[in-house]
Amino acid sequence: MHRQQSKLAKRATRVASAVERRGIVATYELHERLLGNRRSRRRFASRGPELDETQRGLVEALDRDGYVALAFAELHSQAAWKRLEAQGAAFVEETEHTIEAGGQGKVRAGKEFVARKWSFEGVTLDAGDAWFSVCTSRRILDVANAYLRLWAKLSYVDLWYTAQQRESDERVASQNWHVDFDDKHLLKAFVYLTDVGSESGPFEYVPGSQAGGRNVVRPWAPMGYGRVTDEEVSRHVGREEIATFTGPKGTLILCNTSGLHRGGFATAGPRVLATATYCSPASLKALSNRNYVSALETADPVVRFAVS
Ligand SMILES: O=C(O)CCC(=O)C(=O)O
Repeated sequence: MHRQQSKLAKRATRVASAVERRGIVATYELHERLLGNRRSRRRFASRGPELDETQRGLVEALDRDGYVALAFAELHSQAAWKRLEAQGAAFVEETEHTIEAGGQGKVRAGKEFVARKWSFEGVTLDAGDAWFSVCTSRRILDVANAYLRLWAKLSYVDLWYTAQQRESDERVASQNWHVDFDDKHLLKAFVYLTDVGSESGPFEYVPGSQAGGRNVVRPWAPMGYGRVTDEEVSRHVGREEIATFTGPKGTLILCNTSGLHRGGFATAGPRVLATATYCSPASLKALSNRNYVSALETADPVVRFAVS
């Protein structure tokens, strides 16, 4: 009897998850085609950004390859870099202190190799925060909006400390090839706050594999699939085609992670970076949670839209 009930319960859970999944996908599609994204595209069409040459170059590269990498100081001021660097150093000190005391810091289940500054605790951020003020600056937001062809939402802002691992460890979670299935209109920013060599867990990407790109391995679908095996990746692309982002501290990577990517298998030492996610309104309605509350005081409608 008990066995039968638990079989029934399992079946009910499976059915409930399938129904819930269909509901989430339907909400995404509705907002992508009719509601949130349509309004957001209209706003972009009537009040699109005026880009300078650097920003235009970034959008062109993103359109072509799904990624672009440059020095942070090519897009932002030296003063902004100094503030971010100092924020990174304080985060490293705090995290290493926690680890030395036997703790892990703010980690997420299944991804314990990354200690986060804020994770999903709903921190309140304002212009006094170095990384948040970069993420909400028109310099980067205009690039995100121009690439996504809509007014984007800033959904995630954080600093990551990727802990050193043994070479003999298995790759887990985002250290394996995967695509982000929460939106196809995605732009992630990563700024290295430590030098990243080939053994420090560099971010890697298959150029053109973003939704709608020239090198799609499997068509993108909301909640469609995550991990893709090494075998499947190597059937589609040669090792030499993969972009591996080694680089000095201060390297900024912009990337549409609806394409194939992986990173963070750091065997030579910890890797530290600042990261942000720009997505479409559809994603935030259906599939993503914002990890902060904005206390930014601004009259700029583009920025207000991004943080609300
Ligand atoms: O840690 C990395 O380099 C990979 C990050 C990643 O997969 C993601 O942000 O979606």
